[in-house]
Amino acid sequence: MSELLFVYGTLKRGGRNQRQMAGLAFVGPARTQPGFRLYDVGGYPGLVAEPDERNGVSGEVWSVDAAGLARLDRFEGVAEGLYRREVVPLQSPFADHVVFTYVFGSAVTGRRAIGEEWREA
Ligand code: PCA
Repeated sequence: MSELLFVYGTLKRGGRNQRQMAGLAFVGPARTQPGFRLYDVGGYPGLVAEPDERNGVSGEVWSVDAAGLARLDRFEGVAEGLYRREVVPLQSPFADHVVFTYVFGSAVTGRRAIGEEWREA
């Protein structure tokens, strides 16, 4: 059973942690619904819900099997609370799909807002 995963940061193609996606299938570019923003949370991005945001966050949808999802959950520190894996609403063509993403697990008070797209330095 595979799930769809929206990645918006270092897991994207060309990203610093792209090797974590080895063996998984890129599906296509994607954007969240409005209401989400990226922050620099330590040289990497964290996505958080912000109801006033108007454009959404850009990223990629991947098809990930159960083993891949477990591996990525470990890599993103889900058990430690660094990120939470949650369903995120995306715009077309993924608006009718259940898609997960890694939401930042802590407050972003004092962090620098990146906006809608993460680019590797
Ligand atoms: N890795 C995950 C979450 C943030 C990060 O850098 C991603 O690319 O979606």
